[in-house]
Amino acid sequence: MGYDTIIRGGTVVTASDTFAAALGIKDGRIAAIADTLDDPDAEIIDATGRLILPGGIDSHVHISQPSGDGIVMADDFESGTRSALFGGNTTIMPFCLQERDGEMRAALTAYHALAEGACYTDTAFHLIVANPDQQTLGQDLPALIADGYTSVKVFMTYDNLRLNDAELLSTFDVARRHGATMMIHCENEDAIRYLADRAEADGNLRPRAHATTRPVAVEREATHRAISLAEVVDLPIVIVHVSNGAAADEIRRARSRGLRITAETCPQYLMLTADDLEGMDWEGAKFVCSPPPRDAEEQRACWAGLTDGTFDLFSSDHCPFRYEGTDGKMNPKGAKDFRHVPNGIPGVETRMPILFSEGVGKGRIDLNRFVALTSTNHAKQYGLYPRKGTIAIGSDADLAIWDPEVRRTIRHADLHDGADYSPYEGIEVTGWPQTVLLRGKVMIRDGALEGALGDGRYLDRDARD
Ligand code: DUC
Ligand code: ZN
Ligand code: ZN
Repeated sequence: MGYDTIIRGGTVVTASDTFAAALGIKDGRIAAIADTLDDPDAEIIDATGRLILPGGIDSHVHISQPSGDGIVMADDFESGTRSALFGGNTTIMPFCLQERDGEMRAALTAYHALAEGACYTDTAFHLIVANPDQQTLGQDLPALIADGYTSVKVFMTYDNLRLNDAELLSTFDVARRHGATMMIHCENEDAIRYLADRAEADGNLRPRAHATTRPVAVEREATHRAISLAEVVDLPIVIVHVSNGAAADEIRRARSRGLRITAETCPQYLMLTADDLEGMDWEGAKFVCSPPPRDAEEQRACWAGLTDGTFDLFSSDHCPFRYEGTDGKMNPKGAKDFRHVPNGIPGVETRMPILFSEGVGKGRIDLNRFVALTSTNHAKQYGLYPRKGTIAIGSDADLAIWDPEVRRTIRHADLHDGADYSPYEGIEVTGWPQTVLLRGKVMIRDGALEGALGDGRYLDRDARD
């Protein structure tokens, strides 16, 4: 058989196995996995001393998402997918946001227009339902799920996005009947509002107040409520961006009762704490995200959740805003008030190197678990497996060839997103993807971009069975 490309000399890692092998790629797919392969016409990539992993799938990123008056997300599809690619990802899953008074279909048409021809990685969209009216729940959502938009996020916080319990139940019911995966942002808006009002009365408006007005209790309560409402409806759910041990305990308890709960955590809950929001002047705004980073004990609890299987997904929750200027963290009002700081931090490029270094490198998880947490489980959860998320005959040749020994200090100047800072600045990591292939095409070779804008495609998905 003729191959387009052969990768040899490396160690292949999947979610279950680690083995030396050569890979033969034909027409964008893995066509052979063997001890040795040869083809005089094939391009040969030498992976000696390298690990060959499935391309990362980051199933929780925000790109070009409407973010309120005068606030602009720092990444569009071009910069967001470029940054993702340099971090070893070949697929990302951003959110198409329906606004409170908006229509889902109009939002989706506009979002596709932004992505069309503008991606370096493959993409598939989740939907955010913020207007669960008759048109959305009765018509648009069922039709869109049937069209392959099979994952839907809802919020329990933010005045302009949150659904009340009745709305959650009716949205869950549509997901159950039509076979969509429901992703839930669990924080209790009324409790946050109460604490924010108290902070205001105390004249406490600095970024740190963002964390103190969103304590563990508001996340734990909402996690418990989301699980209970899903139990009532009989719907499997994904709890996104879990930040602490108490919420993880709610998930463990629910699972021990047989409920189908998947949970996700993110780098910020391993690497940052609420103290980072103290920052000199207004620098703490660079770390404002929801749920907020917590403390060392909760970091340990999140590591425990990654090692004991409570968390199946490790995503970046990349949600970038610039620090300088007035369309991001400083906000158009120029108000030194934590309530006007847009929530979210960049991290799509650093997600995998951080987990590789802190997790695999420090012996907390093994390589196979790393692959599961950063790629395979995302593909399985969101209907992309086995086309994506593994190295197997017939799978897309989405591959990241890692140098497991290279040492790097994270500097925003070396990253490729549209923000102007990294919350992980100065952190030292060992291991970084050097060469990345998307459907067999070399997109990054030895750290240099070779792929073209528009090489990334939109991925159609099947409805869940
Ligand atoms: N939720 C997210 O998932 N991302 C950023 C902000 C938020 O509240
Ligand atoms: Zn969220
Ligand atoms: Zn998010």
